[in-house]
Amino acid sequence: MSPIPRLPDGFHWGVATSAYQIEGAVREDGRGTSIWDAFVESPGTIRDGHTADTACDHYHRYPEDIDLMRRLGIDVYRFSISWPRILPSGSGAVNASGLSFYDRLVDALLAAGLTPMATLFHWDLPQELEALGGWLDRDTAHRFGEYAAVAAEHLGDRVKHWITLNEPFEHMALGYGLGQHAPGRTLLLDSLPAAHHQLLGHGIAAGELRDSGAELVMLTNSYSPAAPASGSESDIAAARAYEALHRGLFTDPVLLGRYPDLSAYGVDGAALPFVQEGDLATIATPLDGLGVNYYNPTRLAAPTAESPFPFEIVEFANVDTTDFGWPVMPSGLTETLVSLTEDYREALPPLWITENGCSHRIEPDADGNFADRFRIDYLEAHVRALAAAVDLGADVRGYLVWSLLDNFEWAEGYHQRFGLVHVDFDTLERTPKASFDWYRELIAGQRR
Ligand code: IFM
Repeated sequence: MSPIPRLPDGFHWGVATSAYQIEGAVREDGRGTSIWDAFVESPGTIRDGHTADTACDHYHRYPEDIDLMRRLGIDVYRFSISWPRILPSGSGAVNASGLSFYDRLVDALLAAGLTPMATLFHWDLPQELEALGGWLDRDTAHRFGEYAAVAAEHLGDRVKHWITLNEPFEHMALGYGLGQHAPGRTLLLDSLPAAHHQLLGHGIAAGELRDSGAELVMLTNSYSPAAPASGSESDIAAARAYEALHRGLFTDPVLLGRYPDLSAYGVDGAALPFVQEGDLATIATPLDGLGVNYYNPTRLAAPTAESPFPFEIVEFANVDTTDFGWPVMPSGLTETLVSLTEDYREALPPLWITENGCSHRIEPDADGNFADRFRIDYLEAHVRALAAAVDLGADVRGYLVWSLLDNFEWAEGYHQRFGLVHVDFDTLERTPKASFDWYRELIAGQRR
């Protein structure tokens, strides 16, 4: 096979994680309760009743994990800050011990020559705010702004790269619409206020970060090109409707200052009742980058009579899938990056792939090695797809693999393994997989 094309000079390589999925120590040093701590305790929410009480114990083992990153040769590490570790009630009293964990983490990253990229919200809302309505309540956007100001004031001298929210679509849809994630609400389309209030919180937080001297402020969305199941008008309409909700709802307000056409949902996107004067201007606060999480495209067909949505998600035929059952289709990454570039034009800031990876479980061979060829093939194909998009004019500045470590995969518990590094969840021993060595060599080769 031809060598992987060289990405432009100055291209960044990294890995991504999130607080709740790796930290553990959920009851230590004054951390407050998050919606996920509450959710995992409800019977039947998480496969096999797994919890993230210990997760990868990164809270105590972060020096070892930073050493792994150093060996990998990455230059950017994307992590998230746990809001309830810093503001246990979500607002008001600041927990100095929580802040000092992130001080230690950031200082150790900088000492290892790594650039910290901090995400403020990766789904672990303080439970006390959920009790007040969570993201359905407008006030949560202002509490998020407060939290952003505390984090920026304390860490902003050393952390210059920030992401406000991770995947607000998934948080709205899985958490408030379908009840598969915390906080476990099943409001279907009545979850829309959770989109607006997250976006408003994003805009307020972006302003706070900017004021504190941040150099790179981004929002991260997941993107999944919508493929109609056939050329029929109804399947094409279903794909358009999905795209309006999944891409438009979380990109148009941020980059264009307006909501997309949501008429397929019986909603007037230009007159949403919870949008107040000035909100869209706040949401459209200029950004320095847009984070793109890419895993796979989505195939859509016309809805069945029972569907609450104007689309039905259907499987792709004859396509390899990951352990999660997600189709492996790297061309969707090229399509995502090129279509964002063409559709948003001058409104589009530089792009960063803030997550890409696959769940794949593998047992050690006789020598104790994890020969995860499937992951290597997946990552290699996606790096090629990214390079193809750059050739076609997409301005992409970095690529971060999800994830450094096998970790707590939300409702799937520890069943889905996304790590370049295997974690034994009994002993917490870390063992780099073959994909770790592959990624190290890729990065070294790109820098030569
Ligand atoms: O583990 C998640 C992450 O928290 C958000 N993006 C998708 C990943 C894989 O499901």
